Amino acid sequence: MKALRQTWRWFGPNDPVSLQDIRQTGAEGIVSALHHVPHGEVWTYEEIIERKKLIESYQLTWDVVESVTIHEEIKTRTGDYMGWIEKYKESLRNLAKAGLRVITYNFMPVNDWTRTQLDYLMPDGSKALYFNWVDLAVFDIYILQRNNAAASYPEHIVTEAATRHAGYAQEQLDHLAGVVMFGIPGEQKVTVENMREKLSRYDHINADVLRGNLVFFLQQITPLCDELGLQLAIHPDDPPMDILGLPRIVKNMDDLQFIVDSVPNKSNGICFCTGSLGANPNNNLPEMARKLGTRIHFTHLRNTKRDAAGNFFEDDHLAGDTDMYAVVKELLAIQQEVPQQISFRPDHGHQMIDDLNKVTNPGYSCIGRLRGLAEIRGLQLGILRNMGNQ
Ligand code: DNO
Repeated sequence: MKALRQTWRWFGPNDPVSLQDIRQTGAEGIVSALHHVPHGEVWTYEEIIERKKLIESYQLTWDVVESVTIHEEIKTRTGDYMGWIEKYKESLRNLAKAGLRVITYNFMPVNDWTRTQLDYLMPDGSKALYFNWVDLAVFDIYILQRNNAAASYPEHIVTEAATRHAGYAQEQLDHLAGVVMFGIPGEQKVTVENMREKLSRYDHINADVLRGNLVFFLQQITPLCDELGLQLAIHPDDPPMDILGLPRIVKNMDDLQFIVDSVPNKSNGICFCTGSLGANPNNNLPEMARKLGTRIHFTHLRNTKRDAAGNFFEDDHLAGDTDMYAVVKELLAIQQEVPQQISFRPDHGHQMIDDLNKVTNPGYSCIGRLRGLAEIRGLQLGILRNMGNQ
């Protein structure tokens, strides 16, 4: 019985969690990216090899690239999008030449993952990431001041947002803006003005247009990926709903099915992120994993807990709304069908114990993820033993 590979996201040399620390977590491999390269620019072979050697000098392997970010002009199919696609291909060639195989990316317009609070207090004193619709509406209507923003929310949210906004001091509003636009550690920070400008480029882009742009992009790069033996893994939208008036097209089974069916090339696959997909109550994750099968090229294991209003916090890896046992069981069944090891990483974790007094990357402190990895490792071992009847 083959196990899933246990990996760990490392943001590079500036990550407060070092490669030496990661070895002690029991992770076998690393998920990393050249975050300092501006979005869209070529990742040179030299830089890739340097990062790879650094990882290997700690007896770890660089198993997954997350992410090679897609330039906004590719998503909107405007400006020099063909030039950006050529640069993307160049990066893919360099990654393949360096021996990398799995490439994660996402097609979220403007903002990567979005939360409204990074230190949501759990009953045990640890801190979690949180998404709240009223706070998002405060950001959208009063800070971003997006045209017609209020029309995107049910009336009661708009009313609550007005009250909450009136009670927030300027400092709290600035803090909220920083949280919503937090982005990826080590990458360029976005300001409210940048965001307004970026949003305006989507004025005429609805979900169908964006879907067409994704398919076009995949048609351009998958033949090359097939040839190079690369496996692409599109990350779902997080949260899996339309936000800030932007279309989101990677949020449920229909979306994922459309992506794999529209571009049948074998390199075209999914990053099955249980945390992102799990925030939508209509997503049945074990069933989705079974349906996607060997199209799953990489997985993020994380759990969320929703309330009746659709707000959610990130729960412990084995708690929350997603049946992690059932998901891991499906993934292990898929693993038995493919020759390459499918990597998973414990995605996010609570800020807890000593990490509460440290500066950590939100969601990516050491001890919370260490807990998640250890729990999933045990879960996997138990399932594997059971599958092998020993
Ligand atoms: C957040 C992450 C995402 C993810 C990218 C993949 O913690 O899961 O930022 O890395 O969206 O492209």
